Amino acid sequence: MSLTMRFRCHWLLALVFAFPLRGHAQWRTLGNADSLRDDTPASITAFSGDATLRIEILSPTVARIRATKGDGRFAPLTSWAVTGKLPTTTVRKARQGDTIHLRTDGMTVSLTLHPVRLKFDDAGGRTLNEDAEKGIAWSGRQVRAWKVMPPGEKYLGFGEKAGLLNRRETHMTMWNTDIPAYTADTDPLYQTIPFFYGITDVGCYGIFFDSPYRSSFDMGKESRSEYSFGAEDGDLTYYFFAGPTAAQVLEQYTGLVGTMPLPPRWSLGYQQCRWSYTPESRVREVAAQFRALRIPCDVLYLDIDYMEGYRVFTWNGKSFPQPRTLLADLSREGFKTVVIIDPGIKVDTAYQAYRSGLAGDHFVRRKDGTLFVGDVWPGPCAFPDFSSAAARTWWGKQFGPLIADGVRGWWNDMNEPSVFNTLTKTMPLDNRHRPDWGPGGHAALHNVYGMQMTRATYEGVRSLSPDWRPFVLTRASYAGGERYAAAWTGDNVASWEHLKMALTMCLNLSVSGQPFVGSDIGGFIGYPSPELFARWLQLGVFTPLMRAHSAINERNKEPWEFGDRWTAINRATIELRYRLLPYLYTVMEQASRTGTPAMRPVVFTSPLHRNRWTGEEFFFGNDIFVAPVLSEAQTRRTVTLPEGGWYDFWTSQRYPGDTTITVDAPADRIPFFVRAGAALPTQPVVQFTDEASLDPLILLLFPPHPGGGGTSDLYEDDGSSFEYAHGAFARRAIGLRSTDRELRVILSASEGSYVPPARQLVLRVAGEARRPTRVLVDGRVTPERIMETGGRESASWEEDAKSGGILLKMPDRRESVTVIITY
Ligand code: MIG
Repeated sequence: MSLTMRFRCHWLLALVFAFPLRGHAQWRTLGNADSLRDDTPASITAFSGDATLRIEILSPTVARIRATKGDGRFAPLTSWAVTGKLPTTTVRKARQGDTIHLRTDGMTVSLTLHPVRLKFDDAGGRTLNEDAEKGIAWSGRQVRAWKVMPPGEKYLGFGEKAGLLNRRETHMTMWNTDIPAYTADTDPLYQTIPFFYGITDVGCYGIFFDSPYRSSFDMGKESRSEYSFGAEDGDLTYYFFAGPTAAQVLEQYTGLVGTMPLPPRWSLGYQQCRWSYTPESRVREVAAQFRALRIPCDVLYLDIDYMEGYRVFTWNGKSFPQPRTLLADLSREGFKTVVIIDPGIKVDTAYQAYRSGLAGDHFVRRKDGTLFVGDVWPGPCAFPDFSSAAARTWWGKQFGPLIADGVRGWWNDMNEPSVFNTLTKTMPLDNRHRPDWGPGGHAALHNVYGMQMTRATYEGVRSLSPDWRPFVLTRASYAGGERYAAAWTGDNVASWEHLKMALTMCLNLSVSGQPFVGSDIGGFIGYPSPELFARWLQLGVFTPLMRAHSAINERNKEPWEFGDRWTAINRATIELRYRLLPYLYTVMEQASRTGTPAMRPVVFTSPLHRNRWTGEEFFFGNDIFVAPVLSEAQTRRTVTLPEGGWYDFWTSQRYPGDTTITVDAPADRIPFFVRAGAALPTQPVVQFTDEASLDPLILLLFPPHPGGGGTSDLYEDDGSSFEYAHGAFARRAIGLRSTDRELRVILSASEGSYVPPARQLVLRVAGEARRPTRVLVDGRVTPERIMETGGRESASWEEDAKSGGILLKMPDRRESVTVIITY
């Protein structure tokens, strides 16, 4: 086809299929290389007609690929996600006929010149990924990359996606959307994380397609042998991660986009929300009920009705006449208060936020330069331009008065952004922003709007109260958004299907770099049966964000609303969460330091189980494996345990790894298993995280196979400040070794300068019916007390801390200590 004809075709097609049938567009594929340029020792650029492709090796296992069309020059490289600087690396370049190889110690990227195509091999020379025949292509402003899709390859990640864990044979769109009562097939949802893993029988790689435009991934829905990803506009920029394990891919990805900052410990307590607790007397009533019923709780939320006519940063004078007193009283009772913050600023010249935003020119404008106004809860609203640094600073300053009133957390909602009175339910794509760089149409900023709102919130709050770790919760976000906020999965429904979806979505988000996730426990829309609520709450113990919520117009759904039997069950479930808090905090610290999330699918973690794509069982940290009940009237649970040995937490029954078993799962019990060789740090039940010191620290010991060993961690710090970043933390390794007659517990000296409060230490040995004949601490017979020890059916963990185990003085943090328990 001649060029003119091609253009004519193009023009015709564009005319006929202008909008809805974009998929049928004509694609112009990257052709032969006309010339090459060696930009730096670690990069190379190929020119082909008016298209340009650049390969940059960023680290031994990370490469950046960019492609552009037009004048052959790339737009300045910008990213809302990428912040990290990777270690530079030595690259060996070699030409072999038509192909140029860029080799590191971790991978080889090969560029074929006729036509321009890419291939990625691992260090052993096995192909991880290669371009399909179509390679990279353009159609109008759209750009897309096609890849070979080998038969057994499966795909994991993509952020907030419902449905199955394996995304092969699906088509997904990235476009942040407010979509209440979504279903398993609804796509897109609220968040955009264009990052995924390709997992084959031999290895794993990752791709991060860093485009803020509307984008899509077709993982073999259109073709049996190729998959593709592309965007509506912009240069094509993607990062390739060579793994070779999924955990390494995630580490490489989070090395680029950053990890979650360590959350305040209180945000890992139980959180209670509803639309809305109002007026003030109702808030007090709910708080009092928690304490009266001895159901632990750390956080109460105020939804949109606390405001004056939905004006953010204000209080409704009628229903909340004395917020400062209210919040101080709640705080005395151990509650933190979190308020909802929507982006829409009511158009009202008497309203300070509107006046100052307008005066500073901080709002998004229409294409013609006039103020964009769209309806949300307050009626007509202006929208802060969170892509502009000046607007973010202005926004951040608005939090001063609420912080002074005692508000401790910020729930960012409606930030897709959701607009009620437009056909698209968001703002026009040609609205004008003023980003810190580049062109500013809403099309290029839509998917990062929510993330930039959380950034403005996080940074503003942090600078106003520098001694506290901010807690921000968001509905919309983009890759890297975990740097600013936790995320929940939006407006779900009280159904068993949604309980399953909550787990898949949390797992997908977790492996996509966002570890601080949870769903609305009990379902937002609709009313759960007592059993559904109880099972959802149990799953919530093992989601980092444990928050119950409810839509307006639903009957009350607090944990005590389902009858006495269920109140007791729900109380015990929340108590379990508080017992596990030292472990959970340790796991979240690991996530913030390394990117490895708390919730991990089997396929992510377990090399033996590359084919176990279950979204119904998961690891929670290194040492716990959870098999939640997700179906109605189920009282037994069949579970396939990963490799290693495992103990049923409830019965202390030990099982070999890699086996399928069935265990009891009565209504009050979520089946979960602890790794043989693990020491699980736990604490007595408290009513809120700061209620008392963690006295005693209770180490639940799960002996390894005789002759074997294992190591666990305990991480502690003050739980609320940034002092840990200056070394004020305490990390200890706890090693276990066992023989038939003996269990050794080796506590390492503590790393870091934090001095935990003085306390005692209780050691409890799972599955051990014998009473120790001797306990030696560093060779001396010194246990203060050997209490009736465990081994009984479930009871030992269930009872008070003082009811069983070996009670010791907590060893000095500077010393490494060995305890030998002999039977
Ligand atoms: O248009 O603030 O997802 O959690 O309770 C609905 C009211 C607005 C949507 C959030 C939901 C919240 C609700 N909000």
